[in-house]
Amino acid sequence: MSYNSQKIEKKWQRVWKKTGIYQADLRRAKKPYYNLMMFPYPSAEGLHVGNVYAFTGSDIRGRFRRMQGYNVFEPIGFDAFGIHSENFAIKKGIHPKILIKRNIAHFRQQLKNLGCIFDWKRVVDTTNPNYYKWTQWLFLQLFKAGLAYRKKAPVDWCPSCKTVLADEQVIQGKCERCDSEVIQKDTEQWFLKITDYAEKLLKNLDWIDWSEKTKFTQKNWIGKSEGTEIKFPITELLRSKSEGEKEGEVLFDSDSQLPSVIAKVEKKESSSTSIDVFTTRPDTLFGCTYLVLAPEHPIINNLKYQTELPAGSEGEEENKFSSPISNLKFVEKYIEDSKKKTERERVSEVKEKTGVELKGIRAINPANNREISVWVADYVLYHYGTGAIMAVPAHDQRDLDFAEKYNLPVIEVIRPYFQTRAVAKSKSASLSFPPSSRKRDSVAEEEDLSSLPKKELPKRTPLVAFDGRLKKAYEGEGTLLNSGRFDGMKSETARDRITEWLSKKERAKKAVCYKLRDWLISRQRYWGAPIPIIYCEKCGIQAVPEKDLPVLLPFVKNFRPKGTGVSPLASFGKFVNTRCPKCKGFAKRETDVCDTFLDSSWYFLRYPSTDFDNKAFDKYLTKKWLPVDMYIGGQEHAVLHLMYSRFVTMALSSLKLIGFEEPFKKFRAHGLLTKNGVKMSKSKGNVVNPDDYYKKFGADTLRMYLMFIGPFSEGGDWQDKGIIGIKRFLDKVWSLKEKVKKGIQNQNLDILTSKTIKKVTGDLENLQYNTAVSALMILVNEMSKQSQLSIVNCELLLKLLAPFAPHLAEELWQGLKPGVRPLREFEIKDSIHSQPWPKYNPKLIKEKIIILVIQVNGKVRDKTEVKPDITEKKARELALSLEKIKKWIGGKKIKKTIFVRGKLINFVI
Ligand code: ANZ
Ligand code: ZN
Repeated sequence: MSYNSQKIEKKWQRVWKKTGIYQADLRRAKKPYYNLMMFPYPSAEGLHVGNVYAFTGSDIRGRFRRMQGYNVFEPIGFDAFGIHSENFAIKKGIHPKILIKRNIAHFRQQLKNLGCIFDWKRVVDTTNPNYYKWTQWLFLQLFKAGLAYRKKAPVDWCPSCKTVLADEQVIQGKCERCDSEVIQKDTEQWFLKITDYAEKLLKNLDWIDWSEKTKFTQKNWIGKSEGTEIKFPITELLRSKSEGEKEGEVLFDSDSQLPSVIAKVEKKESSSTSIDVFTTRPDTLFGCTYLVLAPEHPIINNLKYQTELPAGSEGEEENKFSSPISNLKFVEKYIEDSKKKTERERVSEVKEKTGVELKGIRAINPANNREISVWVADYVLYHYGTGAIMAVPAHDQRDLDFAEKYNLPVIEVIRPYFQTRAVAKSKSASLSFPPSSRKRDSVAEEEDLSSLPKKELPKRTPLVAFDGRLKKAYEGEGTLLNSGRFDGMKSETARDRITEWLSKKERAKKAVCYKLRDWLISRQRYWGAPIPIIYCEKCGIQAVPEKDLPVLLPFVKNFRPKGTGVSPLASFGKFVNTRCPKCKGFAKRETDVCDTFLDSSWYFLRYPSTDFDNKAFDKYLTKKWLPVDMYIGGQEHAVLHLMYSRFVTMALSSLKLIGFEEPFKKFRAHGLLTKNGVKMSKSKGNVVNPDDYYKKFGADTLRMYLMFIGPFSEGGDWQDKGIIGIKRFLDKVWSLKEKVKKGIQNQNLDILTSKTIKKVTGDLENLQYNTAVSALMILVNEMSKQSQLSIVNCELLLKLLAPFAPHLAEELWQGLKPGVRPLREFEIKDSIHSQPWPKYNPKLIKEKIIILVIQVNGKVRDKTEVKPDITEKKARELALSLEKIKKWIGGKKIKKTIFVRGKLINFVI
């Protein structure tokens, strides 16, 4: 028998709304439970079935906790600023202010249809000035604490969105929003100092209860590396002079054939110039045969300085600067070219490495005092470590590829342990290098460079030339060779020893590096909260006074990004021109807007405090409701929103504005939905629109089907056949009401009912919704086989069903009550959703257990409780995991195992 889902669902949504059943009493709640789901951005296409999936999973959690007696607060809102909304507005030619209003209205309706326990009185819309006022306030708190700063830096620029992007918004070299290849651009931008919290962000992962995969992703993103920073002095400045090069002499660079001027080299103190590298393998230092700088490395510019121009050459660009780098033009061309590459291209394993030597300067390897060449190559990244590396081609594949290409020397300094013995036996044996090409260096290990007169640098034997036979770098551990006094030492030990040795000479220090970079938050776009900063020629960068917030986003008709590198707001004089808050003189506003991820980095703090206009969040309510008890959302936000929220919470905690440093006690990532095995996407035209299914089957069926599709943490595949199956199942539940009789007892169902309660309760606790639905199906099948059903049994079923199919459960529940009150007198306490969660009878489902005796060589050494039907394999695994048994076996080989089912297991050793 089919039921009318449309009628029932509309009816109960109306009744629930009227009674305000799902509005939490935030002040008086005794057992607060903050149940949060990631708020959607209201796209024009409407609610995505992926949203519905996440929201249903979260809502079931909220309803479950509610029936367990918690005061559940389950808010919803709209993350409505940002490039995505704006790009859509551009495409449709509708102003985002108008478009977003429309979209939010549509979303509200769709969300209401889903029947969640949302608290509609406390909705957050990030584009509402009473919200973004506080986003701006947050920015100012960070700014005043020194956690927001402006810097010129090479940043990722999306040529299609015409704005800069945060590191996290570049996915494999492409813009997260529009998929265009990202390029590098040098611009002034606002950053938030998330790196100040790198260690805490990492440390706290040890104890927060989050999905393992999310924690793993964050850990990798933070990317902590412990290693050594080593100083390589630069020498060539002096030597070039000593070699008699005259000031102003024009040299021809062999690579570029461009003349460059060498002048006044003595102006720079060569002794004060050195290059720091970061390495995790200081044990390989003796094998370092050249240095490589990232193209953005500042030393190239620092070595460049203004010369007094000879008369008549004024305005000629190439003569303005001079540098000890004799092929500067060529180098600068390389640097320019590398800017056009994406970071992905730069670090790609397969792409051929490119670079140029900095002719005219050299560095000294502090381990053996050898002069080595210095290169610029884009496989070294500016943002990591010190932006410079010591290249050890024998033990780093990237370096070897590079050395091979440019014919640079290779010195083996680590010999794998398994080969070491062979070497000891026959000294001449050399496995990775042809013996003929190997010469030991004379290592001047005790020499202290700084005490040596610069001109008398010891003459070096030429480095071993690579003859093309070493194809693969050995990157593992082993014994040191060609490393002076460290020869024969294990590489693991040598890392510390070499660091200590150089530390004494102040040539090295231990260092920790993080891959995490500061968060770039300025966007040269229109659709965002303006960054509340004023530039005054006299007073410099000024914060907008808090009393002047919000800095309203004006209605700018032409909101399209111009691609000029500035926001469209910049051409809106009324917005730009203002007064300096300090000197009251004429000043200009910052015209960049905040990244949307700043809006969403704190929205969970706002929900309980939406009633307040005079503060971002209320102290009392924040203390009472936060941190969030359960947060459910997508894994794709692992290094974006989830990282930013943690950072903002930590910063607010340091500023004593809140009393906790982690925003979400529990976080669970849900899986992804596919359709017939392929990812849903608009371009494939296979996106499921929930509206069609609300109409055809009802929200309850949709909810339940989505939860049945697969494990919630893994997602699953949408198939129309499947949803029909669930509709039939709910029809079957509907039909049960015909069988309910007063005074009936179904003792034969009691055991199964109790088992089902236990199963569903456990599954709901662990978000294993699909198996909970299966258990309900089994119970319903049994119930429909009965000719008559007791009220008690039906009540229990409906309570278990309530979180999944809230409308149907409510309707049937009301039908079970004899003499139900008319709807207009309906009270909150009458609702099935106000009933306590059912308890099972443990006596009915007690599983039998027996004692398994465990023997070693026939002597009883331990006992353990097991199920009577335990298999030999399981019993063996279990017994061998027990500490006592491990001790008795003591790692010896088990010769034989004797297993007597239900009694004992004996190991013969
Ligand atoms: C010498 C060396 C020898 C290295 C060797 C490795 C193997 P993780 O573990 O990721 O921290 N490196 C340092 N800074 C870099 C940069 N800005 N761009 C590209 N590569 C950089 O990696 C640390 C290692 O990555 C460092 O240790 C350095 O190469 C390289 F046999 O130094 B190593
Ligand atoms: Zn001023």
